[in-house]
Amino acid sequence: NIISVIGLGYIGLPTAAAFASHQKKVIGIDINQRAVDTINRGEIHIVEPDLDRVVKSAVEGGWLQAALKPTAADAFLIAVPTPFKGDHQPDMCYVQAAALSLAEVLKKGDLVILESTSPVGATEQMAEWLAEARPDLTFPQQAGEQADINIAYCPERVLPGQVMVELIKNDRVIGGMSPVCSARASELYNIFLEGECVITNARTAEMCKLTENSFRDVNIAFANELSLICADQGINVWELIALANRHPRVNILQPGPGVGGHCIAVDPWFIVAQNPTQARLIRTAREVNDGKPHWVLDQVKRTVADCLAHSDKRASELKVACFGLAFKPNIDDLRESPAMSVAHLVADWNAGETWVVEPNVKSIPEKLANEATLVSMETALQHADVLVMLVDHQQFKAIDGAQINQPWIVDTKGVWR
Ligand code: SAJ
Repeated sequence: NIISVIGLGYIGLPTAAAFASHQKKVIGIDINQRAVDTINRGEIHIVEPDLDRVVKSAVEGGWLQAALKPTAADAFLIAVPTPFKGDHQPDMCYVQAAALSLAEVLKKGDLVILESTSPVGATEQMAEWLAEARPDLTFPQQAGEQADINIAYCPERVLPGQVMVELIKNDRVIGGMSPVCSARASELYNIFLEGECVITNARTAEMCKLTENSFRDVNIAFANELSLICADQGINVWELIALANRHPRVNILQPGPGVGGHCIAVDPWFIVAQNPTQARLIRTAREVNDGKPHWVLDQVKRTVADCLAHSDKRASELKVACFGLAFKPNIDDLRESPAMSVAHLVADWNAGETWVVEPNVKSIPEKLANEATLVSMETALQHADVLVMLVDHQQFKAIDGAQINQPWIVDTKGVWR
């Protein structure tokens, strides 16, 4: 039996490698020639602990192979990006392209699974695209249990940085378009899954994925809103949350410069787009979290003003250092990062020099490099006038308070309280 995984990114490649490491023949499909070539050399094009080792042995063992276009297989898994368009509407163009490309090689008895985070109804829509492309086959929406092709929605829920563990250990929601579809999908994941397959229908599974990330977004928004309130009230929000969390039924998350990444800052908008009237809390949470970088800039402006009032330097002589650019601690991923947003806002506003410190990268994106300078942690600690803590990387947490001479600090992570 051949498994075809379409989209070899942060989810597809680990999933392909997990099947291959259980001696299943896997063909990975990606439109990016560089990714295909890299994988076929037994190497990886993304950063994820342990993934390099698993891919290398899967490719060397002949179990995993990458290609640009789908060929015949028995099961197809789609794990392509589902971004939103400018107006926060989900953009399903990559799922559609994947469905149409695999439709050409689909045969009776095949299983098609959508893993990409998608709006409710996306699996039914995908099944329609497949049915239109292949009128010679029957699909669950027409033929139910008797369909030639089985289709399910099975969302991923792995945490970047811990993908190889969570992929295997986490329980998995299986949303088949019919009970047979769910059974077939469960059987497939059970090849590597140690967690449980929990069966539901496709629409509930789609909503479940969106719900998980919206739950986290709303809870982080609560912490971020508290941080604004506490700043006005002269209360240390970190101490407050630690105290409140001593209550047996309270568990508040941590505030920060905003919410980033490719999931939590995106997925709640899928719910809002489909339910604009009802999804009031979810929309507001998104707005609270998206507004946080601007609030941090206001804090930086105030701190710079205080600094200037206490020194004989001019604004143009001041050096403001931003600590951290990644979207969360101890990773090198700068995409969709609120820390990057703050660094840009500070650099655009600042009359003096803007420095950035990011121990996990060797260079910064060109746009930021035009307005800010990447410096070492030591340089920033010794020579910057104002410090802005944005990401609680382990290196920053390890800084001894005695090394920090500047009283002018904006600490969005409560690391240097
Ligand atoms: N963050 C805070 N405060 C917190 C926790 C996180 O500000 O207390 C921020 C982080 O700094 C980051 C953002 O939230 O900017 C998201 O980070 P994260 O670690 O919460 O989540 P992701 O985006 O890396 O992964 C999430 C996970 N979802 C949940 O925990 C519900 C993961 O399990 C999903 O598989 C993933 O989204 C996904 O692909 O959907």
